Amino acid sequence: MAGDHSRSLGKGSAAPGPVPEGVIRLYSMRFCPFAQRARLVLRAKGISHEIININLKNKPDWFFEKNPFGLVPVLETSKGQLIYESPITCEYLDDAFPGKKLMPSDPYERAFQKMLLEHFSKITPLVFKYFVAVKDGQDTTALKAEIAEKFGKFEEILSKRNTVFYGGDSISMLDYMIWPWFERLEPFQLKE
Ligand SMILES: N[C@@H](CCC(=O)N[C@@H](CS)C(=O)NCC(=O)O)C(=O)O
Repeated sequence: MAGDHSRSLGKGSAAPGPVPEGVIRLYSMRFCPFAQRARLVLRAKGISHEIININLKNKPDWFFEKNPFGLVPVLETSKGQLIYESPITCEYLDDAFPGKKLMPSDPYERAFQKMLLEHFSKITPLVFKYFVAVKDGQDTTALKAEIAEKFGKFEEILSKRNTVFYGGDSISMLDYMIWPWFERLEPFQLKE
């Protein structure tokens, strides 16, 4: 990915210096779908940014000062402000930067996007579990059924609105929140 750092910082690495003026920094990991949400929003809005990848298997101690949870994504501003949890990082980027607004302005539409994201957030841990189960050669029948059931509920809500994209008739925040998982479904044959 353009703008991505080729190496990742692990334990024992020096903490990066302050963020230069006019740029926002993203602590990321190349294969993390949550960090991908923030990367998609940065690109969609054309925000000047730099990316620092973190070695999540061997995290630097200083990373916990960026996010007490020790998770990516984290944003850092040139004022030293730190923002973590992917939906919060994305909403922050949408609010703090000019350009196309990815969240709708209508209060109900905003609430709707957040409610659907809550539904989707029940699915993502199951997808992770599924990846692990497949890797370990475990039986995935029950897990697959649970995922299908949750996707069913999700689709039921969407079908009542019948919009072109998840959040409405043009691409909006919800689409960027969900895409990283859809992009990964096919190789794991979750689509049936
Ligand atoms: N709820 C968090 C989840 C982020 C998350 O789980 N990131 C993973 C990588 S995909 C991570 O940092 N894992 C490190 C760990 O579990 O120690 C968000 O939405 O930002």
